[in-house]
Amino acid sequence: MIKKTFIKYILNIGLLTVGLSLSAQNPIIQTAYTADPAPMVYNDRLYVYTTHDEDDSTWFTMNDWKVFSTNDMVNWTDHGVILSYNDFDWAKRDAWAAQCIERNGKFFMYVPMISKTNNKGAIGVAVADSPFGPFHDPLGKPLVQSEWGDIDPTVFIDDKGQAHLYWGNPKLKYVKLNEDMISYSGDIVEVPMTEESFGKREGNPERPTKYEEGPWLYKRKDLYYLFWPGGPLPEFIGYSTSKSPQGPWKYGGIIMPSEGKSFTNHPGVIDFRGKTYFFYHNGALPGGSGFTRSVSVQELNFNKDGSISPFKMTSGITKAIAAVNPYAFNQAEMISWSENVKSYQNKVAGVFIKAKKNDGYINVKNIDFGKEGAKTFTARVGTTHNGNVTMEVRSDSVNGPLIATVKVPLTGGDDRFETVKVNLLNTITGIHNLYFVFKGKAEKDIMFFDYWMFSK
Ligand code: FUB
Repeated sequence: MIKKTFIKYILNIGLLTVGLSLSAQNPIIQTAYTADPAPMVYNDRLYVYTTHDEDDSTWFTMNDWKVFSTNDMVNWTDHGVILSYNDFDWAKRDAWAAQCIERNGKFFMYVPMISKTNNKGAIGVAVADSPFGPFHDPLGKPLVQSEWGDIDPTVFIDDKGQAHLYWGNPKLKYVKLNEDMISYSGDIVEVPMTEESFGKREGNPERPTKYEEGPWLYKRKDLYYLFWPGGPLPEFIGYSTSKSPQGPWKYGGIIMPSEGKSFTNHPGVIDFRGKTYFFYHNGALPGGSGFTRSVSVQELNFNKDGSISPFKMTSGITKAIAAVNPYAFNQAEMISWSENVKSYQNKVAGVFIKAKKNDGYINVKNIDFGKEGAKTFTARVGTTHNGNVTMEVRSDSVNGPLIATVKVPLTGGDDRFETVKVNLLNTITGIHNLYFVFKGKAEKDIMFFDYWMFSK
């Protein structure tokens, strides 16, 4: 009897694990290592700006920032690198946690970097006319530089139009930004690090409270929330609240305990189409660590009194809130889940993906083919391998019904693509998940893929 129950238990655990991995949506980006998520809503679309951990990093080797966006919460489009520390004449490295905000049709990206002139951290601002850039540095110098620890800016515009910029590790500071968003008024204010505001930490005089770094300012109803990674390491996420964006802050507790392979975490909270979403990072991708991190998202729920109960990292958001139109031009880098695929960018294709291994695949969720259905499929693809390189289009699962096979032409380089159109094996109607499965005998870099669409 005990044996039977034990076997049933093992089977259940097995099924649970399989179920989780099949429906996993977190981390939301699998084609690069990303961290420090900073969400922004613009024109009813959700953007997330991220930092970018270089592959195989063994330190915070970070050169640029990327942006991704979604309309449905399950498929994320990679818009590529939109800014680098090289875009600032005065900066020399460490493209760390940043945030972008829109004001009067302009996009302001607040970014920490190390300054060439004095080797210290500083926060710069870059401005663009679109969420994707191009961003430029209007000041030619840091916006703020106080002392060591000028990292992790968060920006918030309150109901009266006053913008606040908070930042700092180990100290927490803020300034009031002017309406131009590229200058500030008044002094830099150092927030008092009290037990009442940020909880008590034992045995570290330099850090008397749990606050560590990475603040995120957010407002819900009449209450301002400051979310922050707390210590000692590994970081957890804690929060504090206030009736004013300038404090005083009241410690609320730990909401996301430390978990997984990354010893840092970083909060980003945003409302989108009636729900609140909580972005964070962990080390959950293959090869993941404290220096090769990945951005994840899940819903954030509040108690009636505005407090937040602790929660764990989940496998993510599985229900799409909008459908994909297969008859529109769709980017290959719009991905719900992928394996053995990396994203790249060049002048010819913009952002595109490369299948790194045989059987690598991309999954796109919740595609509505309608009643009449699709009859042909078109893809812009290429390969450097002579021979049998194909892209299979399958529905519903990675081994699901084969809809079409694209024979990938030898184009000779990822700056050369061809558009291939094929008839579908069967008409496909209704709502389906799609899988693009990459097949080829080469050891690596099987093929590259820029965009796709179906026709009726
Ligand atoms: O990503 C580099 C640094 O690690 C960030 O600036 C911190 O918030 C931590 O996530």
